[in-house]
Amino acid sequence: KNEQAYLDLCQTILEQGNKKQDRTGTGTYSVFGAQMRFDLSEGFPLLTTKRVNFQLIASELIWFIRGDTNIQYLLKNNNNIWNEWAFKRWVESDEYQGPDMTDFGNRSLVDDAFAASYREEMNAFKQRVIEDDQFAEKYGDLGPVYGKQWRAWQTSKGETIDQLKEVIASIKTNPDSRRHIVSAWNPEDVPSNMALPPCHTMFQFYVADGKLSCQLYQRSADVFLGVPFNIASYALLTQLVAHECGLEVGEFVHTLGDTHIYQNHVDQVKTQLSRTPYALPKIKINPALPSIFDLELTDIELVDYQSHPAIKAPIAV
Ligand code: UFP
Repeated sequence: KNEQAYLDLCQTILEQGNKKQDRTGTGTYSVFGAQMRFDLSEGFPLLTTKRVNFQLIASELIWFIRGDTNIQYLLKNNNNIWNEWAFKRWVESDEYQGPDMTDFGNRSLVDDAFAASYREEMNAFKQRVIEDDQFAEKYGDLGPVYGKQWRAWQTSKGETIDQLKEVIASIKTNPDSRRHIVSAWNPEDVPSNMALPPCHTMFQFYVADGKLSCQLYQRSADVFLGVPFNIASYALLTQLVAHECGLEVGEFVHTLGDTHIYQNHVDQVKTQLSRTPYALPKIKINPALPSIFDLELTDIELVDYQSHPAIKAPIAV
């Protein structure tokens, strides 16, 4: 039942989407303004109609919660989802002496010899970020991405605001407040300092009946590859904040702006729509966890996850 909102959204886009060009040159079917609701008390909304890698979602979220913006933590946890952004800075720096890596994303798709050289440079870069803290400090850092905006938003007075800590405090002391908001969209940092302007622009919490709900506004949504991760990530955040505040879980409301399926994902989406969902898994959080800010990967456990196989698709860069 729970996953149906996602499958219905896919169906709607295929049937009614505007054929639209996009920044990546791939082309999409797109609708503007969509909303899915997931009742978290019914189960954890990790899609079952295709395999979704929960470890990547959990380690990335912990990285955000820590306020970390350096890929070293991710790499140490086998998470490669932010590598390209750091790698780009490295190969464009004066210190980099290897082969030319200009436009590595697109070139590695069409040129096998280049792809091999890219893999080699990327592996060397990753190894160095893991082993050499000084190098990591310089080239592993992504700048003002989510962790920075959530935990250390820079003010004009030269101070920082810990939005996540403040919102948790306000949920605890003033649950009925209509101001439980964390914003990642910092106009001063967009677009000059940022490789990818935040997709998850802001989220808001809501308390009623002893249950915590969360709504995310996502400005741009790759429904096949990005959104399954995004749903699980914010559902997990909601569970963690509820745990921290001694509340039960309510709903995750996912509100989307430009909601698109890339033209080269259509066959994969149809395959997924032909599958029958399983029951949703559950999340267990270590009951002895003192605070969300001490969270480690081992404090979170995904249980009873049964899914159909993964479905491969090219990512638009
Ligand atoms: N995208 C997501 N979810 C994410 C993320 C990116 O769907 O968490 F980081 C997709 C949306 C879009 C592309 O297809 O990445 C970003 O491109 P643009 O900045 O042009 O919207």
